[in-house]
Amino acid sequence: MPERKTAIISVYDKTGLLDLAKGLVENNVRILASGGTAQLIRESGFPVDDVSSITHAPEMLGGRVKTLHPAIHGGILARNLESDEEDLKQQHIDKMDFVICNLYPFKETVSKIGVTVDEAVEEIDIGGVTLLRAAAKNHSRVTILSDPKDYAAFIDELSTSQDGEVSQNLRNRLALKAFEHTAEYDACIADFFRKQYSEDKAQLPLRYGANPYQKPAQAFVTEQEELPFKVLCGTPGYINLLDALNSWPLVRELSASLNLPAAASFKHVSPAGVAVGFPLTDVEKQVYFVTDIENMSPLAAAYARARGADRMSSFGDFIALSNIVDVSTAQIISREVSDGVIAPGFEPQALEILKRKKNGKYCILQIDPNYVPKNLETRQVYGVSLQQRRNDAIINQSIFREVISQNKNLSDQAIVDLTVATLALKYTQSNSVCYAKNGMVIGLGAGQQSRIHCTRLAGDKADNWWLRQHPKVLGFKWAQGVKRPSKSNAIDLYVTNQIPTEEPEKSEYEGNFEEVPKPLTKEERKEWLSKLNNVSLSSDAFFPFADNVYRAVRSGVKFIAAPTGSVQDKAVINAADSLDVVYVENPIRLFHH
Ligand code: 93A
Repeated sequence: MPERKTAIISVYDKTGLLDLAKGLVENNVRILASGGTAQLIRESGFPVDDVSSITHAPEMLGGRVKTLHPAIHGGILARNLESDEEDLKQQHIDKMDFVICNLYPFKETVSKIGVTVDEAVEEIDIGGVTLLRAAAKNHSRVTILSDPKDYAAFIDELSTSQDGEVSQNLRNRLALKAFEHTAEYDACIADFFRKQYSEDKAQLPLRYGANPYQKPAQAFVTEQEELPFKVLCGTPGYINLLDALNSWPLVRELSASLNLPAAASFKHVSPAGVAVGFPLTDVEKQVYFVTDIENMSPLAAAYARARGADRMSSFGDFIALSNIVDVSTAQIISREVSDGVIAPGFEPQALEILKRKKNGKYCILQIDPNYVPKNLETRQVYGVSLQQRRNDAIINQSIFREVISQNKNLSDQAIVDLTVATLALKYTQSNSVCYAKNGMVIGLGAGQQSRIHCTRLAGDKADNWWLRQHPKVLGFKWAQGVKRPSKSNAIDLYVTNQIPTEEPEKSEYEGNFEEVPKPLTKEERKEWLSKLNNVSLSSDAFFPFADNVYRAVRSGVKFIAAPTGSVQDKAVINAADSLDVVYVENPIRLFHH
């Protein structure tokens, strides 16, 4: 006859309790239970002992102390060790074999509108969590049931077992469930108090998520007292933060790799432009709409380039700047349509300028430049958590060592441009291909499922960037009062050869000009595009076919960095060799999602 087993039951949710009690009694298990649980079992006619019968202490503090007692926890935590047995004997404590417990409904309570801290506090279960944790810790001997759904399977196993035990396998599974349960319970408590005590510090409420109906929404950090950024102005939205937290590490790493100020202009979590602060030529100033900015700092030059690369895509951008924002940079930002900026600091006058934007609603974030994120990052998609090591790959000139083409002549400028292009890809939605020149992105193809489509898209953008510098475009005679975005749109129609021919679009287009410019002829385009040269290109993964090389070269590409590993590697390198392209193996694949 096996020794009589003992179960302790303390449940808030009493679903299935009586069937469980019946099953335990039928299997000759002694039942101990806390106040309300014991009462229900007793009223139903099953034998049950009160917890107080072994603790010799009444429930106290209005129920705050029910099961918290060495007679209970000694009985649960004792191992089958001689020394543990001896301790129990001395204290007259019996071993517990089965623990059945579920917790006060904290989550349900705090989800009620207008709940007070006092009400929430009373729903923080202490004794129950201790029961769950103690039993789960000692699951090599003790069974922990934390979910009424598991009662039936447990009773089934118990009824069919020879020795009044359930299998270790079931105990393991139930222990894991209990650990998950207490972890989730604690996360819920921390979430509640973070919102109460750390709003705008560790927690930032957001109006909504990706779309207005995606409520509630918030940003928060755990295990640290403050978010790594401060909101100096405006109210950042969910996508603003996605942009900010992708663009900041990009400019930080770019600036560190090239020892130059860096800027990025993001839209929908991919860069529209990225650049380092090389001074601008007069033509560049005109193309990027910054001829009137005086004393342009290197940071301002970086942003002028980042914003100027693809003005259409940068409309309403989120900006990242690697250095303290000065007045000339703020002046450029102040007249562009933009959603927000993240930077490590702002000169007072620059901050004043930016705070005036969007009627005082411009989003200004100050990032802690010394912040280092956790090494493991986790997110949930469709209820499933995905976890990975953060992409901490360092992109600098040292990765461009393996020149695998015949032409080995990798210039210093090409190394700078490849660094810019490759770092841009590290923070661009994949697939991605990036063209760069003069320390700036000039064409970026993001988020295409086909690589050649990235190469074409980015190549077309690079062509447009170059065509925008055509003397005919520089000589445009604008009508009075045409705004900057309208100019950008008209230039885009012009250089992409999509000048409207039908009304009402035709008149709208022509209304931009004092003198409507003659289209570029085929020959003019060809001739101008043939002058685009020494462009660098980086790809976030290998080229599956040689067509990418052929397309890239048509937009002036001379230097390519890409991972290898395609079955077509040979054909791809042959294509590069046939066109005298310098091809560098990038050992780091850079998918980003
Ligand atoms: O307030 S408590 O944290 N203090 C305790 O010592 C304690 N022991 C069990 N709450 C405690 N419990 C919880 O009481 C259990 O987690 C369960 O949810 C509830 C069952 O109470 P009753 O048996 O009186 O209905």
